[in-house]
Amino acid sequence: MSMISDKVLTTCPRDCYDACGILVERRDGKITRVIGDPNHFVSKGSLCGKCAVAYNGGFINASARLLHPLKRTGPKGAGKWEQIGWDEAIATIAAKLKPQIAGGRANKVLHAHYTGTVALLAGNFPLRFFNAIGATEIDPDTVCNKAGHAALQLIFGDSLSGFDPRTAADTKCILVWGANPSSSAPHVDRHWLKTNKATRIVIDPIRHKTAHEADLFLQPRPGSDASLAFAMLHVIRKLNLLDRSFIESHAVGWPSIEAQLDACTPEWGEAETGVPADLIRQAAEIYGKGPSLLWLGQGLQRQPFGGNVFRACVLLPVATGNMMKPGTGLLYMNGFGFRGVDMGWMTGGEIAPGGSPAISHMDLHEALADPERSSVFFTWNCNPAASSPNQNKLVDALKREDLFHVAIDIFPTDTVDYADIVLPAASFLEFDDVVMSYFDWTVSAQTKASEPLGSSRSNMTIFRQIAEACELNEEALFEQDGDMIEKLLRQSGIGMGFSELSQRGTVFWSQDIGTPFIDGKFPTNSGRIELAGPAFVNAGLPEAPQPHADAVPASDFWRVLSPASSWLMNSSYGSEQRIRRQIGPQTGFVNPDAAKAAGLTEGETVVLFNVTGELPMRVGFDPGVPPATILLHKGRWPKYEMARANVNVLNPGQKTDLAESSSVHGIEVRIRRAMSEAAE
Ligand SMILES: Nc1nc2c(c(=O)[nH]1)N[C@H]1C(S)=C(S)[C@@H](COP(=O)(O)OP(=O)(O)OC[C@H]3O[C@@H](n4cnc5c(=O)[nH]c(N)nc54)[C@H](O)[C@@H]3O)O[C@H]1N2
Ligand SMILES: Nc1nc2c(c(=O)[nH]1)N[C@H]1C(S)=C(S)[C@@H](COP(=O)(O)OP(=O)(O)OC[C@H]3O[C@@H](n4cnc5c(=O)[nH]c(N)nc54)[C@H](O)[C@@H]3O)O[C@H]1N2
Ligand code: SF4
Ligand SMILES: [Mo]
Repeated sequence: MSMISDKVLTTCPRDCYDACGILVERRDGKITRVIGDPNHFVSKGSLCGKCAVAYNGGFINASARLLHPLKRTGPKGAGKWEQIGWDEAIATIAAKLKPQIAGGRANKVLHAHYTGTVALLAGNFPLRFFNAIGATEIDPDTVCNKAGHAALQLIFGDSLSGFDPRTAADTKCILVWGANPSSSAPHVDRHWLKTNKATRIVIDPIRHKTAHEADLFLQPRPGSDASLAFAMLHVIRKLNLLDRSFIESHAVGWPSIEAQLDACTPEWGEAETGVPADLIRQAAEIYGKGPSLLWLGQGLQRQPFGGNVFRACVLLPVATGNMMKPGTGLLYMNGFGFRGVDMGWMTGGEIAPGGSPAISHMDLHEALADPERSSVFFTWNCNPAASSPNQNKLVDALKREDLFHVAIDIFPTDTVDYADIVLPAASFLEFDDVVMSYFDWTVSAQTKASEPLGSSRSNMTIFRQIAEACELNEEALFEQDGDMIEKLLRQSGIGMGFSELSQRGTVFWSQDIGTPFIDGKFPTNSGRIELAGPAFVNAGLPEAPQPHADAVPASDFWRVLSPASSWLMNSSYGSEQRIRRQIGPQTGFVNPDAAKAAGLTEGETVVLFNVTGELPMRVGFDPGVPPATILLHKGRWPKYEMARANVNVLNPGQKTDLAESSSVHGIEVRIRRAMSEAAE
């Protein structure tokens, strides 16, 4: 019997800076192996460890996947299901939706979604449906990076036009501030950052691998970065490294910042942040001389004053003129808009005149607990039962019998467990789509390599069917994938259609290296960079950024940082056996000296607690963690933990100073001996 072996090029659509090129090997149309594309400039033949496991494991293994629609038969959360057909599932959903839609705008239909896939269609097409019915969106960025976006939006009028990484050939300094590429962008770390001849500076409370390998590492206390930025500016001014002509031509509000600088000496900075004054001087001088690149991490702004932190950090490139020329600039995330994609069209914004209502993830548990505010709940591309704050209250709300919950996922997550109807989603290996990296200025094909497992369907197919069953008739709700893909490739101007792109895998959006804001035009009210002014006051912030540092935790209190784990992708892959073995029991890493001073021993189990919840954890030692801090990675599946909870059980959902966003790296807890309660 002859066997046909072939290969398909595709792209990883996880929420990851890397957007790796992938090679799928098949035999007789069946996937045999998923590896990194050897010819791809990012992946260079290797996937990260977690994706190598997951894409060769659960993603292609029917027993790990949701295969058919399910209807709940037991109490919510019990995981008791009856398999049903798609027709019945869609009809049941439509029957619940129709009365809501008939009543006008269906704003008691809530939906949460995020970046389970960042592919353009699977990540955005369903929004057309929710916009069409006027559903309430759980504002996706509020669980991740909204404070940073909102700050950059106020300052530059645009948060999505970061430097083109290819400009690094012309830089002398790369400052990575509050990001951990060794976990969250492993190929960028290895092939872009580490190989660059520029001086690499890392600023992070944790000495992670990227920090360890940097030329200069500054270790501020969490939430003290605005003070650090001001102390660096003090040095920059003293060394005459301010670019006054850049500031005068392009920025407004500088005087109210300069007026604060006298007091912000490096010694003051050391007292505020814990970073030695000399290191502040060194970092300021290297960065100030430039040309320098600034990478602002998403972890950096997940702090109670995250908006202020971003405003302060951004002063560096503006005050030193490290913008608008080769080898300079800053990057938070690179968006799709400048690559030509009409996001209004993609998301159906125009179908929702006046916009659809939105609420913050910080308020999700309250909105779901209240029958006046919510009667139907959709979750797609996200797993709030693992990843949103106030886990206990959220789970209680998800148990509400009169809340009709539809969960759409590839895997049986915690969120899925609380649903009334579960719809199995096809994985990225099973349909065509387009991916645009949020780091590199590229456009990539996600090419179908296999039929969907079981009867799973893509998000696009699912929402076309729901729209039809709800008897909606806007054309945009029924647009076919192939048409949308060709249209958005035309919009991008790359000069090729999907069949050519899928042969090539990834192409650069432009051959020339881009320089954001090169024309000196900023889409702000003043047309210039706004460092201070009334727009900030309107957004609830002080007129100018402040040299603020959060108070050090009171004695007995610890700050919990729960950033990305190398072995999990948010909560994705939390069910993979091999990954669960790899990460072991829930472990919080503490500084060995601080631990000993607190009487903690390595390997013992303690309980973290605060007013929001409590969580058992094993004590691990890591000298890279500063005192009064616990490093407890995000993304474990609550249902596999003895306490049926992960770190978000401790997360009170405090909103950042700007944009009602997550300040998850600002959690404080106390520690109690695991046995003490029982002994009392
Ligand atoms: N403590 C703590 N909590 C955090 C954070 C933190 O730093 N600390 N970080 C926050 C951040 S940054 C984020 S982005 C959130 C994200 O947190 P999660 O919502 O957990 O995000 P993901 O794991 O990326 O994806 C969620 C789900 O999308 C599913 N999915 C993937 N592809 C598809 C598809 O094509 N269709 C459908 N229907 N589903 C699909 C996956 O199987 C997965 O279950 O977590 C936040 N939570
Ligand atoms: N392996 C893996 N990769 C991922 C993800 C994942 O879960 N796993 N998640 C993806 C997603 S959704 C996102 S949003 C990105 C996030 O990726 P990053 O932007 O790297 O963000 P985080 O992992 O939350 O945190 C990065 C760093 O911020 C630091 N930090 C916390 N508080 C402060 C502070 O006050 N000051 C400073 N200077 N630093 C601080 C943390 O110590 C951590 O080292 O990663 C993406 N990539
Ligand atoms: S998650 Fe990131 S590092 Fe891993 S394969 Fe996907 S793009 Fe590459
Ligand atoms: Mo995120």
